[in-house]
Amino acid sequence: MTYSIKSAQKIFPGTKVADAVPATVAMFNRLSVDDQLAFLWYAYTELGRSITPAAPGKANLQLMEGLLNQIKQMSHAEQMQLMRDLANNADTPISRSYGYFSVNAKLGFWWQLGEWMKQGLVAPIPTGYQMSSEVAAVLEAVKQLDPGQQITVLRNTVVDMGFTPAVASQEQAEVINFTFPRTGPVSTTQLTIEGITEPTVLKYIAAMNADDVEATIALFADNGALQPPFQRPIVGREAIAAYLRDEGQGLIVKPKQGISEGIEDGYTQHKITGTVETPWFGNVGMNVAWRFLLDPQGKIFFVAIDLLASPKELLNLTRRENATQLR
Ligand code: 45D
Repeated sequence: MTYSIKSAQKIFPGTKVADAVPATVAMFNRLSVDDQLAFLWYAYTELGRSITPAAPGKANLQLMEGLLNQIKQMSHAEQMQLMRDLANNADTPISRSYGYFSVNAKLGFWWQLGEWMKQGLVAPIPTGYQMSSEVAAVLEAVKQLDPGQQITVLRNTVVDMGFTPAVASQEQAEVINFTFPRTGPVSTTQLTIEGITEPTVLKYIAAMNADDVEATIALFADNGALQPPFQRPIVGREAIAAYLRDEGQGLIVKPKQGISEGIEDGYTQHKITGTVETPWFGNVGMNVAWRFLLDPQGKIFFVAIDLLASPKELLNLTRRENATQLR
């Protein structure tokens, strides 16, 4: 048999992903715009007591200095409108600029506004704001999640804001990319993952930890695909490289254990579990699985990165046979 991306997505079917994340984001999306902003403020400040994002670095914020200063000089009413427009995906000049930001630039933009809200330089939540029962319900749902899932909810709500025109126009396309310089040296000790000897998998992890995008994409087959958590697969080396330059940077990847097995026609499948840390929240280990399908040449035909439902899932390295029996 030959594999398609569709069939590859089904490898290791027993893997339980954090469905509570999209469910909570869907609850968020049903809130009114003012409730969305209030929710984010409460979630960010309340969760912030245990998980605080790192400052994105002056050099990165300088890339959007013009825009940020413009916002700082606005009246509180104008700032409030601007935040509503972003949350509403309204078509305004600032909403359009934001739409072209990289994911990390979007997060950095809000990080700065959040700091300024704390200092009173940007409109805070209006005094006398009464939290609606809907906001309270979404906050309660977020509190039930583990920290890795909580920061993913925050991230996914921010990423969906702003306005992206269906057809990109040249003049607007000022893409702002963030860089996260590594704070420590890259470990040179031989990487070991319990249960895994496949060189492609070991090279993939080493390349990710070195921010070596060229080395990472060289491991993929021509039409290989990478599927990030809760997203559709990204297909082809060029698209994967662009994605990794934006969102794969500065990650600390800590695989712990895995399982490998041959399937048909020389293809092999490998499931590895462990944790990933984002430079935004160095103290939060997100529980993830990588599900690899390698072609007979040992190239990556497909890899899915899943955010796991619970830490228990780290030990779920069920083989195909067992998974079939369980269904
Ligand atoms: O509206 O192997 C205010 C891949 C109020 C690559 C606010 C990967 C008003 C391949 C508070 C100001 C990348 C897939 C807003 C691996 C308001 C690979 C501000 C996985 C919005 C392993 C809110 C990587 C703010 C993973 C400031 C899983 C919110 C990476 C800030 C995951 C939120 C990274 C931040 C995650 C969230 C990062 C900074 C989940 C960052 C989350």
